[in-house]
Amino acid sequence: MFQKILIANRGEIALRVLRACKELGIQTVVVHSTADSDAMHVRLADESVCIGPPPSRESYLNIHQIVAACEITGADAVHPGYGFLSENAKFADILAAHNITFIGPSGDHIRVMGDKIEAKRTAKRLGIPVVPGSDGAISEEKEAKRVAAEIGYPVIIKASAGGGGRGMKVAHTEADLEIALQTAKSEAGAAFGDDAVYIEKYLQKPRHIEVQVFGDGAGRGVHFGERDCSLQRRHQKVWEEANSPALNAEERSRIGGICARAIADLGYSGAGTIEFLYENGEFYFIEMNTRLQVEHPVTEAITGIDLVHEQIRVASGGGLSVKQEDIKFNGHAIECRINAEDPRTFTPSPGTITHFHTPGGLGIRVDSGVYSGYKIPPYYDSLIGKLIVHGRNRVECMMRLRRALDEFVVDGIKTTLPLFRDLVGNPDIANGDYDIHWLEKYLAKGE
Ligand code: MV4
Repeated sequence: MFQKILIANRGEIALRVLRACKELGIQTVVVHSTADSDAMHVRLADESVCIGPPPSRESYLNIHQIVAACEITGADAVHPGYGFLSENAKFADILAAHNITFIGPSGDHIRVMGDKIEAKRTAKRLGIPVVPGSDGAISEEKEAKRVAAEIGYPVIIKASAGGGGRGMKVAHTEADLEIALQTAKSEAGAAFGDDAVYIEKYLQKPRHIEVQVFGDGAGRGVHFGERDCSLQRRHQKVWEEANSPALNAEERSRIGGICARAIADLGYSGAGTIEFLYENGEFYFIEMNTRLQVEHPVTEAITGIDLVHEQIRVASGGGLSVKQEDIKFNGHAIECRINAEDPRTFTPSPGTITHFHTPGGLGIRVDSGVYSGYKIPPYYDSLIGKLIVHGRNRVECMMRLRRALDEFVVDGIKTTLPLFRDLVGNPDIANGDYDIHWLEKYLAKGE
């Protein structure tokens, strides 16, 4: 097992990882920018190293500073959290070259999944169902027309170096295709320095369902069920749940089994998320994320398994603590992302939190790095906490969530809490009847 882990992140996830390290008896080092000297994770860590000024480029993304912090403190592993360097293959390679363990998959696995064309090709080869479309990159209009005619309109053109919704163009008819292809290519070239694009059938009303997987790096793979993350705004998830209200146990076990086998065959190590669009009872792979995700606590709530403990165990060579047959799905969990934003315009609202009171009681978890008197710096993303609620079934979970939202107090700044108080009373949400466009349509109506 590791002696000392360096946490290369900030905010609630730095605290989340720190807690897991403490439970496992592992020493902790955190790195932070000058804007985060008062952060909770800095106060609670055994050691801290200031690695640079507020801009992420110069601190949380500064590989040399982070490696130097490992050398100075004698850390033998790095947990990257999510965002920042968590899916940076070069970072994983550099750590490996320094004999420091990156708590995550190999640089090569990160690289494959970061290239969306390569990821899709790999998924298909491993028996995962993918969205119908081109087998590789498309550059000629003629080729685009041929593929589109074959799969049928509407089609979507995506950047291979994109992901998470960046660099996509929809073509409803052949007349739209040329412009869509050219703008997708030039936007991809400008944004990512790589103009490779591919074509897929455009699914019009899917849900976003993602399967949590784990590999032990030695040919074993398991799945921890799925999360439904359809409630999003501008590709930012707002509300996530496990299980998906749309799936039954048979569908869960079928798609989960396919994903677990693929992860085993790939020789993948650590946590991963296989993202699907789900429409008319069918799953279509879109992307794979090679990191721990923001919404992992809903999976922890229904399985009772600490996924960060599992990451650390696997990375240290100790293997997974569970076999597939040990993983049971109990009840229902919902996560609300509390952002320091205006609940209508989503404009960031940094500043001082004058009062912070979190809900408690059975089935309630709050993951947050803020406290009364804490000043939210303006440099980073606006997530200030996550409310995760568990119940024996979805109805109980929703009742408990409504109560927890009533108890939650954040004064001094604007937050997205009022949005959740509205959503929890909405009939479509109560019925679990929503797709990836539901939230944006709801917000456009503007009550
Ligand atoms: C799609 C799609 C429809 N058809 N692909 C957006 C984020 C990126 N991960 C993939 N995305 C989409 N890909 C096909 N073939 C619709 C989206 C999409 C979306 C997906 C998940 C959650 C929210 C979304 C909002 C708009 C579009």
